[in-house]
Amino acid sequence: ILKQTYSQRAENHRNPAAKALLETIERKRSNLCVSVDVTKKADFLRIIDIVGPYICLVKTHVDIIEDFDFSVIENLKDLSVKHDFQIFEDRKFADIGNTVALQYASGVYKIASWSHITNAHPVPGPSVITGLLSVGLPLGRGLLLLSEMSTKGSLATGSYTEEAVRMARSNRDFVVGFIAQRRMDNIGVAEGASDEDFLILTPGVGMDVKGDSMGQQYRTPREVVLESGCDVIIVGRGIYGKGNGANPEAVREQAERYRAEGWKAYEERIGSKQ
Ligand code: UP6
Repeated sequence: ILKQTYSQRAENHRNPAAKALLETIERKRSNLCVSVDVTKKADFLRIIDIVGPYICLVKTHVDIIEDFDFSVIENLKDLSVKHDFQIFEDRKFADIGNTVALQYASGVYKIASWSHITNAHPVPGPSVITGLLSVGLPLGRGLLLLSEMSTKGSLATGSYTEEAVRMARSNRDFVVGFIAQRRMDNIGVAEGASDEDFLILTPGVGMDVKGDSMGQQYRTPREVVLESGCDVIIVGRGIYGKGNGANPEAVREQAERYRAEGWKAYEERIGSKQ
């Protein structure tokens, strides 16, 4: 897997959301996902319009938008067509199957109706997948499990991480990969024996600082993609800074910088300049 191109891997994925993400990465030569964690819809849409050309995926926390109404989603969908990117609502579901199914399909946000990919904490056990799958699988959606976290003191380690991988393996049609800090395919199998292909999307990426004051820890795109074998770098504040992206040129520059670094690390990993 480490040596395969994104387009080779796209051919082996049957889940439509995973396939579309891998194809988008290859087409745009970008393994960058921008996490747009701002609280006003105008800032949210403005930042996405600026970074759109440089990304494969937008990650949202739609519940932090104060002036939310469904036009945010309509505009987000239009931007995803304009700039050719996929959408990932970082909802981190973590309840019983019946509740997560309702949270995914219904409420104010109707996440399943627009988000190609979403994620869940494995803490409830396999029933969290069963619940989400009942809504998402018929729509061609994909799920990521949080098998590790980027934060200092995270409890998602050791046997918790291993159990998450086991849960994913039993639901390969819907669980397309992990939020993690390294590859998960080799967990629980003999070294090199696995030909499984999970997508690894990795937050906690920053080039200028090592962390924040609330336990976040950053590694560089090179450490994440080349050394740890991850597939997509997730960058938030590293791109739009503290001012909610008030300076469009600075946001554009950072997006291009992270895109270039992520792609260079990937090319080095597969051992070819494309
Ligand atoms: N995120 C992490 N670490 C995890 C899982 N998710 O940082 O283990 C999410 C956060 C935030 C983004 O919820 O939206 O990734 C990181 O933002 P940042 O780059 O501004 O730190």
